[in-house]
Amino acid sequence: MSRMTLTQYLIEQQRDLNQITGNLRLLLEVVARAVKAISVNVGKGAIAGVLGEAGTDNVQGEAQKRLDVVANEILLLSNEWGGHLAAMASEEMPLPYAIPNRYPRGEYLLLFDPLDGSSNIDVNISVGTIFSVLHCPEGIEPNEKAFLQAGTQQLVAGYALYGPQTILVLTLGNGVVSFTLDREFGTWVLTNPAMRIPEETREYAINASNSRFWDPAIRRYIDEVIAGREGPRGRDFNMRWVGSMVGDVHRLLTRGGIFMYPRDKRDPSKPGRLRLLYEANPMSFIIEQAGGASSTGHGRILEVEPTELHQRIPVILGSSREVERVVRYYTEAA
Ligand code: P6P
Repeated sequence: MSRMTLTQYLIEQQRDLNQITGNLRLLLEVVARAVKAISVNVGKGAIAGVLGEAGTDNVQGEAQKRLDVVANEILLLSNEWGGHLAAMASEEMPLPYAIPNRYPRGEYLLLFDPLDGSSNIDVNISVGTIFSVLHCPEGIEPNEKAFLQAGTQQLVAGYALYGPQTILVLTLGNGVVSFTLDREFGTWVLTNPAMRIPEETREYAINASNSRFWDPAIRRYIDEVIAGREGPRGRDFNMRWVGSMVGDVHRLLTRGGIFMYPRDKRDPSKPGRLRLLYEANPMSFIIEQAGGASSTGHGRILEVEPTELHQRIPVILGSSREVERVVRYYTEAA
């Protein structure tokens, strides 16, 4: 029995369900083609000469990897000519990239972290691409201000995971689907038509080396899960930390879990490590569409009103029962 391809899925979402417009379908086909090209570069690594540092820093002051730059370029060049976008914003660019005058401008804004998990690239651990689609407000220049929309305004969110398989996970606002890249034909094949996160979990993901900087609510939650069956939770837990948000999120989407990169006291100017607009918001949209929850500890991430393109945000997301417990601990601590 032949499996459904991404193209057929998107045609049905547009024609039969009226869930997306023709231009949004074009955008998704273009992004899916771009992440195939990124997957090829990631897969070649040293052979393609794309490992190591690029010798430049991004707006976050982080050393860019060659593959960060390559992936960013692939997404820009793939999307600029199609007429579906007004502008693009990326972790790797200080300011938005407005569609050049030589091309028609469209109604959508595309945001992305072109290669999430850069620290893992040179050691051959899974990395990914995260993207989000917003509507460009009418009648304003597609500058930074146009991108400052709450996560509830997202039309589409998705990620690609470059692991043992290359997987594309998407939400159009009506559930979460995943596709696996069939490298032989270069096609995306539907492999999960309805991803759901289990409400309960025994698996948590956090970078425990930061524990001395955490809020009391996080320390309480982690102390309890480490105490296991002898502690207040009365059962043992397991820990995983990939170092690529895409890898951790895909695991918890697949078998449950809670992922936390909370606010910590290391640098009060940085309320967390992860960026709101092109990491936390797209992942939160996907997680909520799969029946999970996503919070700053004090409120829904998707309801945060952005003030800056590259602002950071604390992230606690995954199996709803565990996220609710952490939020309760924040409330009790207050
Ligand atoms: P740490 C990767 O750089 C990233 O932005 C996320 O993908 C990942 O979850 C996190 O940072 C890892 O941070 O502090 O453990 O290196």
